[in-house]
Amino acid sequence: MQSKTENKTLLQKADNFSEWYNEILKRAEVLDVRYPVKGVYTWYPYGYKLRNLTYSILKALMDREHEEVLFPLLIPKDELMKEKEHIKGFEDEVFWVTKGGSTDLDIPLALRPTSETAIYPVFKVWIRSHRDLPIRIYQVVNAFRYETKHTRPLIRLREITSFKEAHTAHASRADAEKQIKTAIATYQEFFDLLAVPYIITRRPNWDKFPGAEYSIAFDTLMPDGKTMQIATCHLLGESFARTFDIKYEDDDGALKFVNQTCYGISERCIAAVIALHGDDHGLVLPPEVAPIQVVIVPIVFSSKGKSEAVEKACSDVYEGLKEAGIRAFLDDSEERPGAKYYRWEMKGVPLRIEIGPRDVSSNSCVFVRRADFQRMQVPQSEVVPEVNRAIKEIQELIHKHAKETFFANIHISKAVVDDKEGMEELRKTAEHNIVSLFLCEDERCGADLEQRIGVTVLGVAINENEEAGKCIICSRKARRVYVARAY
Ligand code: P5A
Ligand code: ZN
Repeated sequence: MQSKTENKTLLQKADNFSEWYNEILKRAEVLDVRYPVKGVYTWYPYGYKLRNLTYSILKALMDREHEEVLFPLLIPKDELMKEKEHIKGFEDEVFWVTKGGSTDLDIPLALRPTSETAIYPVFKVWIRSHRDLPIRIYQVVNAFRYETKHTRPLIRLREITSFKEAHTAHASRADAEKQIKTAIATYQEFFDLLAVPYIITRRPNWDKFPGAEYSIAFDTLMPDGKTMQIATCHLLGESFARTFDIKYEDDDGALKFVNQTCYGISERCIAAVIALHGDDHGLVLPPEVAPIQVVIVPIVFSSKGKSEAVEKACSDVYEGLKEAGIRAFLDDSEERPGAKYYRWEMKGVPLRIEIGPRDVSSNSCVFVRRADFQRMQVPQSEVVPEVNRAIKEIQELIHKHAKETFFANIHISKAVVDDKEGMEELRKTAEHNIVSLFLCEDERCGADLEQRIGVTVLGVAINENEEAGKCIICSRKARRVYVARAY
């Protein structure tokens, strides 16, 4: 699926991230952005393979203690409107289906923006006694949000194509809180496998999920210095249970409301993989999710014609890798080796194996790592173990590199509001970094800070030592929060 006019100039990530990002989606054939509906895009086959590998990891993690389900896309208006806080948060983002053919529907139907109001009326009939609890389910579906902020492929979509949402119900609040902890740990495992670094914070009260008691969010840092929320876990408590009347009979016969949680991840996780690891040559995929982990390129010079010995060596190596369960591809097309390098570098294949006439005579081959272009000579007899080793090393290398960049961009600020210079310095730092500072829980202080230096308050970090200080705005008692410009 090569485009007709291939522009072979390098991409420039550092200069203009946004342009780099759009260009790489096209050139690496991840997502086609030409669909004529705003915020709605088409997966290319290669992009969809990347998506499916990523989601098979996520699903395997979820399958450890959840069951997969599939709920309807359409939600009746009266159900969607029931939970007052929830609908307040979502009403401006809902797409409505109001007609069947030319007939007005009695009850308008919403396209799910998320599925609480589709799932919880069913929980009401599924849950009878404490023996039915806990319930832990998840689904991977499309969801629709009429986003009014600037839409971006994989990042801010009107049709989220890969919305993984989990919903749980428990007998007690303690159980629900325990579930939140497990969900966080599972998401940590997931993003570690994607080599995507993150901070985990408790969102301020004014920014929690509509209807939740509190929300915990994962944020990563994009190359343009803005953070992107890549996952959230919400403690819902009894609020939805009261609205949807979800009760269970306790072992002493008393009827009690269940305690709930929900948590979700979208294809933003793939946007993060692309944005954080890619470079001026294209994608750099972690081997865990790379559709092709190893590409084999025969080095044949047209002047000398085809070499049977090279062809045989390549196909032997290819068969060996395939047999070992490695996702390998033998590029025996007619193109020049240089053109092949370009294509597979663009597509982020973690490891290239080159075999030419000279390698054949020495029974060896050359490994080239995509992440740092390091070259290495390997005996053909050792290819399988050496590939396995290289894959592991590349995965670690990519992760290490991403973490170094991430943590180098977290700054601590000691500025206070009356110190003009300090505030100006803070404003500048926050343009491209995550900044840690003291802020109290008063929404007005948050709004004041957001307005002064153009940042979003991400929240108090969980799993970090609590440190008390004075609010940067009002000097009252405060906790450390992270702030940044956010997507
Ligand atoms: C949790 C799952 C929820 O919807 N209900 C079920 C809860 N939470 S959320 O924070 O609103 O969304 C979960 C994650 O989805 C991503 N996301 C998006 N991705 C792409 N385009 C969008 N328009 C979009 N909106 C949300 C975010 O990563 C968010 O954390
Ligand atoms: Zn304050």
